[in-house]
Amino acid sequence: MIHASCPGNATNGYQNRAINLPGRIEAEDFDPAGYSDSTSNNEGGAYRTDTDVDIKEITGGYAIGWMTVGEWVEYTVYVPEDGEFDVTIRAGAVESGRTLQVVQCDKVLIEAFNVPRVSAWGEFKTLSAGKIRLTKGTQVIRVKVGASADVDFDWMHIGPYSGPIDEVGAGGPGNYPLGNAPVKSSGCGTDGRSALLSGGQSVSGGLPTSTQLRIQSNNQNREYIIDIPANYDNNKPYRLFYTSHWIGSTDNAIATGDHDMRNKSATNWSYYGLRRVSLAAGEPAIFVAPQADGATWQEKDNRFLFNDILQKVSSSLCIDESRVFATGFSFGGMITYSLSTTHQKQIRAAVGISPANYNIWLPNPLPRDPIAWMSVTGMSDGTTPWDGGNGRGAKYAAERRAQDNGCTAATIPTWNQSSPSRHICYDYQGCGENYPVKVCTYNGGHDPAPYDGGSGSDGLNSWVPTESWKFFTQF
Ligand SMILES: [Ca+2]
Ligand SMILES: [Ca+2]
Ligand SMILES: [Ca+2]
Repeated sequence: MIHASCPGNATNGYQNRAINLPGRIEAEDFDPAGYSDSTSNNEGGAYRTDTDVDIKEITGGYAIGWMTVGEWVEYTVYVPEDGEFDVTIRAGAVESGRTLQVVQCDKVLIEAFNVPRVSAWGEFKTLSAGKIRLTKGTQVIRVKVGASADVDFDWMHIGPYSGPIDEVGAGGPGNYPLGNAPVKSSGCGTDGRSALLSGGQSVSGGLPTSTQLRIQSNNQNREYIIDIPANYDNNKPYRLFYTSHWIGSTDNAIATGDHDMRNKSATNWSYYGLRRVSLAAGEPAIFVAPQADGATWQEKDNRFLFNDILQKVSSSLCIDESRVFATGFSFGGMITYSLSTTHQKQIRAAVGISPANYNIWLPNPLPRDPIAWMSVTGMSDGTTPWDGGNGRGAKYAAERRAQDNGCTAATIPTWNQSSPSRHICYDYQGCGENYPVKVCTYNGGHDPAPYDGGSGSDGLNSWVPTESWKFFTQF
């Protein structure tokens, strides 16, 4: 029985009324005609007899039990004002991998999240499932079981919740918990790779896995290079790295690792060395190197290029939408910083190598949404100095990130002659666990791949790819 209309009607609610939000919704108080159950009759026999939904008696009340694949229940609620609401759910499953989803008239409000695992039926845990946006009025909220049975469901609280929380669920864009389950893109399970790559060019001096492509973005014909693992599996959600080039350079330079340095090669330093490190870790990833329209990334249109490439790649390939990362050197670090101020919901973490917070398009005022941020700067860098004064420089970008990420204010320790190594890194304390800020400084100038053995850059021995990889893979 599916309601034909949304928003809802209070008379469809349990006992002919809508449940007022914010507040707790008992699972067993579903709408009399708002459910889908796979068996006739109430198998538990408790609380309500005029329904097929299976209800059991538990300590202190009732819960829906025997919730099997695809079953759902609906609740007619009254939302007093438009707004964002926390959703807290008390549920339990004896087996792992059981999921629930929160839906409103076929619009997904919370993607499938894992139901807390319990040691026996009748036990429950409280899960912070995420946030939803609701509009004022009488609405219908549906809770739906995912691809595996069984789940027991006690209640759902919509609005501020002050009781104890046992687990954090899948979160949502901009607020995924550490170690969240991958969020598969729409390209997963499709053969979109061949369509994506058709008409592409191989990369001169680059790797056989890299392809140069064109894309229409903001009425411009733009270029980028994509690198897809040789053994690409369209059911595996890969990390995606968006790697931007420095001034006067090209996507080819990123894909071939072409910068003045020791141990220079595509194998060693393509995609800022992250490709080599990802393969060494046994965790191949997908890399994108966009091409600027001209020598630099100053135009604000470049944020649309990011959107368009991300849309194209995520609908063609299998990526983990909760693990999209950005990095770049110099002007590439500056566009990375720019993107980090506008794409907190798309980019999980960003690493600026010799970045700056000026000579680049930034929204004004800067949004204050948190995002994980790491930066790398040589203390004798005269091109993008650590502290250029007047709020200009990587130092100020890091301080701003620390503020937005809830970190404890600190004077950032930087490399100096008495430092134990040619580089040091500082992790801000007290940041939200999803929003760390890390600052690495070193004895050197304006280098994309500094290493501890000497001055300049080294494509194989630089500590930047390994520190960046560590930073990106903590999520
Ligand atoms: Ca039943
Ligand atoms: Ca059932
Ligand atoms: Ca209950």
